[in-house]
Amino acid sequence: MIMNNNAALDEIRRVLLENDDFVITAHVNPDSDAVGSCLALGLSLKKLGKRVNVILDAFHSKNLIIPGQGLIWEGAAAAPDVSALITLDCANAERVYDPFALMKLAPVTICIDHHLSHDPFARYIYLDPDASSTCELIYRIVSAMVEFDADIGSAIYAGLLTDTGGFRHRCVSSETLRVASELIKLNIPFTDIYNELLKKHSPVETYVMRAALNNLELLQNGRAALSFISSEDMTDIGATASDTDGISEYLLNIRDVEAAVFLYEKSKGEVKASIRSLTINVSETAKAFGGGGHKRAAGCIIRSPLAEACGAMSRAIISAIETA
Ligand SMILES: [Mn+2]
Repeated sequence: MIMNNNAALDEIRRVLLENDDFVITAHVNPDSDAVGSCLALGLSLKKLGKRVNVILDAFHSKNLIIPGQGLIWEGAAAAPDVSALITLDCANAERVYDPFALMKLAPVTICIDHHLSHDPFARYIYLDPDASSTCELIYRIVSAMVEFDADIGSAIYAGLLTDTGGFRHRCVSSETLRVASELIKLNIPFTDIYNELLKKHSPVETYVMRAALNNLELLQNGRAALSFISSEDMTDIGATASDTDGISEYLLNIRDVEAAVFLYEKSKGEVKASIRSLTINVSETAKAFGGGGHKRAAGCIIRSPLAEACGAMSRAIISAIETA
């Protein structure tokens, strides 16, 4: 199902040139690769004289640093004109943010993606699971068609940077760094993009982190870390679920910690656990509580009081480490 050869590249470029009214969308709860790839492709098609609207689900305000926000469709009542619908960074049809049911209405559907688990749903597909990000694929497709400027370059850089965890993860190839190098020649504000997308946190996120670190426990001689936040603390701080993002990864970065759990009490009797690991398969741990995920990152909902959920989760993690 690899559709990333030269014929596929030519075909995608031909379909982009043949159509005039594009709608570009991405997965629900879009990350910076989704927002960046939509806006980079949108700005590029605009340069080719196309009409473009980008339809995006609500996203974190840090992504406002990505140029091209003016392309985002604000009309809630009606759909924009569409001859071709492009879905970016979506592994399957269920993940597509499609409030106007354009997947059914659009005469042509195009999908550009880099998920290994991609389940094909569009007529024209460009898929490369070896690419770092959808933004890297947008660069590959469009750099031969349009002259890039700093705005397009910044939007592409946003996805390259964030999907690689700051050029850290194994998905980084020499091609990823070559593309980054080309983008830096466009005088993009790469320091600001890095700080905004990977470093900055809001005051509320910082208070949530303080509360979480106050509740930190190291288990098994420091091989596991567990922390939690109560619904009372969340209310006092004025925080929402997304303000807890990144806490489990922070715990995992404590030296010698192999597995980390962060529990967040959504409401009395409903606790969300997010589990991260460097060694053990935490998708199995999550599955035992009715959840799931990946080997190194998983989650579950535990329906019990917070203290009980913490106890159950620490026993599960300890036994997973002991039997590994
Ligand atoms: Mn991506």
